[in-house]
Amino acid sequence: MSSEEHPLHNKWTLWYLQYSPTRSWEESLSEVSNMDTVEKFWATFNHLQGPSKLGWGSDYYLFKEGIKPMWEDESNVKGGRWLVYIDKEKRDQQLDKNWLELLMAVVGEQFEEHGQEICGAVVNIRRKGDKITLWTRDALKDDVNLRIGQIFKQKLEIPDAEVMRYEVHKDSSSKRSSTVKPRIVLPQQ
Ligand code: MGP
Repeated sequence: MSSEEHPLHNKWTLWYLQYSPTRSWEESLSEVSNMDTVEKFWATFNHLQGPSKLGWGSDYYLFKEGIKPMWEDESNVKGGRWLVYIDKEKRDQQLDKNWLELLMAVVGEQFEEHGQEICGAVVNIRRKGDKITLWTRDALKDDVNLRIGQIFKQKLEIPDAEVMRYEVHKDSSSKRSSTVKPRIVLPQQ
């Protein structure tokens, strides 16, 4: 780090998953770069293709250094995720913008005193509808996760009435149907 650079509170790793029918999920995942300063974050970000330019089945993951972006990592195994579906009609206006908003909130430690509960952020590029998700460490901390979800919703300027779900990773990893019963739903009833 040069003396002019501005350190981030945490160190982050960017991962990329390129879908392949012949490799396992984990083999398809690769580390792209590490960043510990604001300048390295922007250098990485400016160099990358936006999520809207990626092929179907691809993902980006930005996780704290040392946390693998998978359910099995010890920091994720008891965790869960807030899930935002990108409306197909609004993909062009929202996907890249929302992803950048989330990244800035995460590396900029915008989650009040709950920053240590954040593991990372994900964008999944899917023909059936893209998803942006925010992974937290402990799915049982409802109050903390609720607050994190409210901030996430504000940062992405998602209308209050729009539904957002928090899902437990254990439920996603053991699911048999395509839907998982959420642990928290916003707006609350
Ligand atoms: P996905 O990429 O999270 O969602 O999981 P997608 O493609 O929208 O599918 P859907 O089932 O949510 O509708 C797709 C598949 O990737 C999973 O069924 C797993 O096989 C694999 N996978 C995804 N994740 C996040 C993990 C993980 O953390 N660990 C392992 N082992 N496999 C994973």
